[in-house]
Amino acid sequence: MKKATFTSTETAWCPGCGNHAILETLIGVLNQLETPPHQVVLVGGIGQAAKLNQYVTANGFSGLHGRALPAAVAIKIANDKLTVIVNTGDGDSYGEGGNHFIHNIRRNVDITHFVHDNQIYGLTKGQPSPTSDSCDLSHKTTACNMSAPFNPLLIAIATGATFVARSFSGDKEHLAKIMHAAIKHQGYSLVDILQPCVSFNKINTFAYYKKRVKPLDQSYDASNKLAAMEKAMEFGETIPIGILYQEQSPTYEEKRPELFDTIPLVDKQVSPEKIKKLIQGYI
Ligand SMILES: Cc1ncc(C[n+]2csc(CCOP(=O)(O)OP(=O)(O)O)c2C)c(N)n1
Ligand code: SF4
Repeated sequence: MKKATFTSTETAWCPGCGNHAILETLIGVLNQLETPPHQVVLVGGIGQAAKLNQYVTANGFSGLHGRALPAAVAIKIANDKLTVIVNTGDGDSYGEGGNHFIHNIRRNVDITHFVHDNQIYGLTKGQPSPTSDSCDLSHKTTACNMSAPFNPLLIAIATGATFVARSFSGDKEHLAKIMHAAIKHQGYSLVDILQPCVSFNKINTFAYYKKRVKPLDQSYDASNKLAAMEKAMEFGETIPIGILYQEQSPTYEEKRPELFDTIPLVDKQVSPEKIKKLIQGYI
């Protein structure tokens, strides 16, 4: 049988947008893995980043703005045989979906979360997002935040995430390695991907990141939580990229074996009698 492949369709993104490299890299990584397209589900909320899921030949689900993670978790719990990957923006993940971001980490369901972090709301034309730089007197563009910026990696590590990484869409080789490791990780994995928006963010450009990103040394120990928190706080003249933190901890699926021990929940027979009894309990 011919091996199924992941392909892409024409996109509606601006030429030069950092999303193109993320799309190409993800397709390359998916093609390397053994999983066929019908067993992959790409989930998103709303925004430029979330459009990625519509450009790949795999299953897709577009949720409401900020609601990608609950949908992804539900899909994985219903069918744990699927590879579930979320592609969505920093506004979607950390703004509208901020509460889901924190509580999803605590569940440790085996899903992968790629945040295309352009530090603005791209689709709605450049408003500051939770990760935008703080405003100071020199700022003349919209990509600055009157509130203190949010540090997603520090929050993820502190909340108990078992895989926390950062990559850059201007370095496809690095991105591919991190994406591959994140998909393979058992449990929730977060990759914050620096993704320049060439149309609306004139601060965090490709040149800005190229000057600052620095891959973690070979000697870096990703199992040291305190060191990872310190690394997560480095975001200025140097921005570390790589797997900042990784640990093996029981997944939601391992903690609820009765749901997953034989066949996926979605294939289990439902007894109408049991459902009737359940409903009656609420009346
Ligand atoms: C509840 C809700 N609030 C606001 C909007 C309008 N809206 C649509 S896309 C978007 C910005 C998306 O930004 P982000 O998630 O950072 O993704 P990007 O477009 O930058 O990739 C906003 C505010 C909406 N659709 N729903
Ligand atoms: S507006 Fe920005 S994020 Fe949206 S497609 Fe254009 S460059 Fe990319």
